Amino acid sequence: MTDLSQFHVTRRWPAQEPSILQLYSFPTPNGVKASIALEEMGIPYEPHLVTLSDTDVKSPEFLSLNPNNKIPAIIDPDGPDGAPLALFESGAILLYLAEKTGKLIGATAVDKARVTQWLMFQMGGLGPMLGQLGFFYKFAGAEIEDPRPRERYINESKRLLAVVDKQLEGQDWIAGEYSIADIAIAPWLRALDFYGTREITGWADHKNAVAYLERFLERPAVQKGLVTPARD
Ligand SMILES: N[C@@H](CCC(=O)N[C@@H](CS)C(=O)NCC(=O)O)C(=O)O
Repeated sequence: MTDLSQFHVTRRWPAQEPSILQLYSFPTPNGVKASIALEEMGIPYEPHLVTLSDTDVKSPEFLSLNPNNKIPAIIDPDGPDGAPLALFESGAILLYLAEKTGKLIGATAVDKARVTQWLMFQMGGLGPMLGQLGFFYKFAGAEIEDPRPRERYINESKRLLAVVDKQLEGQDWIAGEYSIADIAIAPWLRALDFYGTREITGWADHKNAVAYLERFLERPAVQKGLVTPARD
């Protein structure tokens, strides 16, 4: 019987099935990367809903898993060398799961390097920029009168969308074959709708990206991952 009691987080979010991978998440663009990957790779897992409220993400139990107070995070009871492994940062989780299963990372060293490249493009560019645009357009930052932050993020978002659109010319997926890079990128493109920033970024003009997102959303594993963990 696997014992995860060494992980403080399990006191607040108890593991019903400690022998399978434990997911601590909320269905945001970063959170769904983990659930979609788990679904796509066919890894059994137990989802735990950790909301973005300070009472959850900043609780001592969750901070013991991720000192950076952000979802998603996982505990794999069957980590390297058979020891449990706790992990946070969606990009690190995607790479870990892909390496562990040998799925969605590419077959050759060149494929893997390209998948990693586009994953990092999302982690360091597309996600943070679209997220900040959402903040300055829809959330608290929308009240700031100085137009410069909003303009900065609108322009950067437009530029990055053009990069994605160009890369998708003549191919279905960002790095050639479907991969963890798509699982990282597509949920952020979908989030433009939630943030109300489609029009301001000229989303509809990016025909390849629009078709790409539709293609992504048709996948059954994506549809399941997008609503996992289920919200109360
Ligand atoms: N770089 C992190 C970002 C994760 C992130 O920003 N998570 C947000 C939800 S999308 C969060 O947990 N926010 C809660 C908070 O900041 O208090 C990753 O990719 O895992």
